[in-house]
Amino acid sequence: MNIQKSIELFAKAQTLLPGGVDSPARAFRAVGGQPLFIDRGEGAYLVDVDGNRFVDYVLSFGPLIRGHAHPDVVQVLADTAVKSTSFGAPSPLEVELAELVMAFMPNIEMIRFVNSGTEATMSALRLARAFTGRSKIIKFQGNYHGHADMLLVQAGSGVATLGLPDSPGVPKATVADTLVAPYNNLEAVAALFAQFPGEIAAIIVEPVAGNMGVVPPQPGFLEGLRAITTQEGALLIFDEVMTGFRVHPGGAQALYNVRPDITALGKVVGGGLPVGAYGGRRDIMQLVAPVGPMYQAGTLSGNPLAMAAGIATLQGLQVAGVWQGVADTAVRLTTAIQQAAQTAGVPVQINRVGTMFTTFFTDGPVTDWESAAKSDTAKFGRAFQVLLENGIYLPPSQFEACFLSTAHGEAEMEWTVAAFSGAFTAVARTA
Ligand code: KE4
Repeated sequence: MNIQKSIELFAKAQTLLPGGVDSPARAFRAVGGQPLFIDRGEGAYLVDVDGNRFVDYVLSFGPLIRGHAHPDVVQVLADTAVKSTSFGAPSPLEVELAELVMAFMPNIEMIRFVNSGTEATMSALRLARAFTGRSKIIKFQGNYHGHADMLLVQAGSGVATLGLPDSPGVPKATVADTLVAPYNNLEAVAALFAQFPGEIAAIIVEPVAGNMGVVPPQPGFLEGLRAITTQEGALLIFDEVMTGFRVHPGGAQALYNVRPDITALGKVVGGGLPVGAYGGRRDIMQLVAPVGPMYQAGTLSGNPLAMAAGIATLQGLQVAGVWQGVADTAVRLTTAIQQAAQTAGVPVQINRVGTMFTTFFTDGPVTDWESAAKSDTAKFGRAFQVLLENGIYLPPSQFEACFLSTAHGEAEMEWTVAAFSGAFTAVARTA
């Protein structure tokens, strides 16, 4: 595959941007080779600057559930941009997207839009601390909630991919109140509440983990978190930045019927433009400035372009059968990938929830970070490169999720399964 222009661009980018990228998750450090520079996206496809075409399972790490450059989204952006890109004042579009989100997630009674998932989770935790008057928080090993200082503790995604210890630059005092438990381990959570009675403001959890690869909650896990936070006077925060509109149109809270006190959103809610949000119980959200004293602000929060893209994206999911169609494709695709792996004699564990999945190169179940970390990342890297050579673009890490869109159809699936067969054969040969 000719990637000459990407090579030239990467050489220059590395002199300008740390690692030549604006987010470490894109760096290909865990899979070898170098990042490809992308010229455009078209539906289910990415086309790089050398003209190579790929079926895309990154989809901007989740946002593009209607595929790249969906005509509805492109048109509404054009119609909105001519009326300016940002006002620094409220607009009807914020009201419209707020109502749309609440139609999907009625547990959200009031919402604040911000500009990223990081902002959403950071603000949600400040709000939980303000509401409870407590300081400690519980997160889970392998969960990634963005790069706010207090959350960069045993995180997933790029932190796990790069095998980084908790990031330098985060003062010990900042993470002194961040407690960590193994995912899917209610006993560990109970032990923390017993150790710190009356001190824990909230649990923040990826209700389906996506940042150690896809790891579903074990039966009773989320219900257990709901029970213990209610019993202990702490808040339950669902970080649905990735799972929102992805594991179910109403997110994990609908799929598992567990009501969080606060929900953090991102990715799909902005349709590929920078949007995050946090929302939930009205009595809690009333604490947020200017109504209440908890301060949080943002120059571009709720800007019309981002709101318009989010509205167009969610409206597309409101059409009967659309979301289920993507989920059905995910079932058929992962079943076929599993069969291809068995045929090649390569043990894999595929975890899928709704429209997102991960193919773990391991022979045991993956239920937490410890079991995810047993995956053979060298095999993943080998498979990644063979897939790329054959026109399939996965997230460049074993510890990320693959995403599907409404644009992924039969042709893309057949192409993908054929490429996976080749990748598994190559892995088997080098095993
Ligand atoms: P952003 O600040 O990247 O918009 O969102 C942070 C975030 C919060 N919560 C969850 C559950 C997330 O998955 C994320 C971001 N996800 C990663 C991919 N695993 C973003 C990709 C990247 O860092 O470039």
